[in-house]
Amino acid sequence: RSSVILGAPIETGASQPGCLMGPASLRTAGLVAALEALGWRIEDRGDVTIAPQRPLDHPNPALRNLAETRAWIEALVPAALEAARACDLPVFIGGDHSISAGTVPGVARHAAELGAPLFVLWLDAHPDLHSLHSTESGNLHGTPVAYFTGQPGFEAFPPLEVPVPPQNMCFMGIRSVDPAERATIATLGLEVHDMRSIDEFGVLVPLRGFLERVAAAGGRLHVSFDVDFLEPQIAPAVGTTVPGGATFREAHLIMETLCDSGLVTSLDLVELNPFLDERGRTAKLLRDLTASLFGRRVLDRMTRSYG
Ligand code: DIR
Ligand code: MN
Ligand code: MN
Ligand code: MN
Repeated sequence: RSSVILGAPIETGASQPGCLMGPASLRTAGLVAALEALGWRIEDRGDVTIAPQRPLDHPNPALRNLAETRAWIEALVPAALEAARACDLPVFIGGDHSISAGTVPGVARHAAELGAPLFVLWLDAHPDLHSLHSTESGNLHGTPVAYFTGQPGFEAFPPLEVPVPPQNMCFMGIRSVDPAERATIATLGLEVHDMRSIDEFGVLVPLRGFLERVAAAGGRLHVSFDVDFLEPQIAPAVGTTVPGGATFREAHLIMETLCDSGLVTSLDLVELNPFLDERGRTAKLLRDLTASLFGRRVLDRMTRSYG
């Protein structure tokens, strides 16, 4: 099996600087070697870049770095499409979560070429469902899901060729939702497993239900992993920590279960801010979680399912 690694050192969508160093930090943690050790053929294509931008005006005065985000989307959609064509499972390393406004539409175009529906698993403390008009922070990392599912309010972003149907989304780990996002979740009837539901049912019940949906549809599956999905005590290197996140064991169980499903066709690793880290601790955790998704196991057997 083969993977293309592509860095997207974006920090213009986040509240504080530092995500620019995310791709370098994950490479320093040995991501490529960890995946090669599992028998994967890895091609590291380095980092995507954009030219300096002139500011763009927008009716929402809170918006920050609109021109840069627009340019990143224009650069990332074709790069993600090419990466998806070239391998079994591309890994896109952010960069803040605004990279997904480019990576997801890119892999959605590839899925459309193959005639398969694209599903997206969003592992995050936040649903990132703002439009360019509803965001109050103005941080564009809070908008990618609304954009790539084709919601209104994105006239200033590049036109979307292949939207992801809202019913193909699954959110897990959610615990910080703004009022406008809450309304969108209700209107669209999105599948959201918040931390309360994870406390009640664990991660496996909702995950298996979603994976069954993907498999039944013959779908492809993009996983978007925001560092703030994790409990901040084990993953401090993110600008928007929210207490009460996924544990080490829940996160590895999710990644191993995704691996067992054989359904995952692309991955984002986003919001890693090494400037906030303790000696690369969060980068190493992300490396190991990715290795679990790529097949690393304690023992050479699949977990038995009971019942
Ligand atoms: C918040 C935070 N909803 C905002 N979003 C974050 O600024 O729109 N997303 N941190 O990952
Ligand atoms: Mn996010
Ligand atoms: Mn988040
Ligand atoms: Mn974020």
